[in-house]
Amino acid sequence: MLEELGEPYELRYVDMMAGEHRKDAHASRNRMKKLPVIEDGEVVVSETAAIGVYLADKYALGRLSPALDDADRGAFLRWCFFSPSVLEPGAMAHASKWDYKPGQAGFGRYEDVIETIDDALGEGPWLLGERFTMADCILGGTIRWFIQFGMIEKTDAIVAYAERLGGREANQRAAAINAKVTEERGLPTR
Ligand SMILES: N[C@@H](CCC(=O)N[C@@H](CS)C(=O)NCC(=O)O)C(=O)O
Repeated sequence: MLEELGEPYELRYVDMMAGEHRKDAHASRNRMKKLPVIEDGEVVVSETAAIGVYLADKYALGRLSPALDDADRGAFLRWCFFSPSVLEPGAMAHASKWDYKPGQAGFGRYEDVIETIDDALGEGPWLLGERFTMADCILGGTIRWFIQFGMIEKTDAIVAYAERLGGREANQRAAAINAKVTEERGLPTR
């Protein structure tokens, strides 16, 4: 997200292997003790989708997020929130074989979730067609993560989308930063 944004930023490393995210310094920013969290001056934002929309609206309105009166705004928001409210719980329910009634869960049937994403990516190259937005960082990031862990169907459209995302210059810069930190700190690669 931050590499796509192009604004200066500083990364702070939180050593999850050592349980640092459960200590007060981080827990006071997010009681769920989850990462990521951003600090922008006095503003603290947790929840990946919220971070993405916050950054895009504040620093790249009209580029990474459609303006408030832009007809693409609805689809943009829909895809930003599809990730935490539909794909993530739906894939978790499916992978963990949760016993649930689709009519009682906000994400419905897993098969419908996958078909919805697959259909949306049919035209491509991005969720909003030719227009790359922060929604691709948010939902696309989850898709790439889930592919790594075998938590999503590898349809042709989903795999091709993940590859397109991985090929973006910003993504490659971020991957290089991650690789450097991983090496410097002797972290496991998976
Ligand atoms: N709802 C959060 C979830 C983020 C999340 O799952 N973070 C994981 C790492 S990818 C985490 O912080 N795990 C630490 C733990 O639960 O101990 C978001 O959307 O950002």
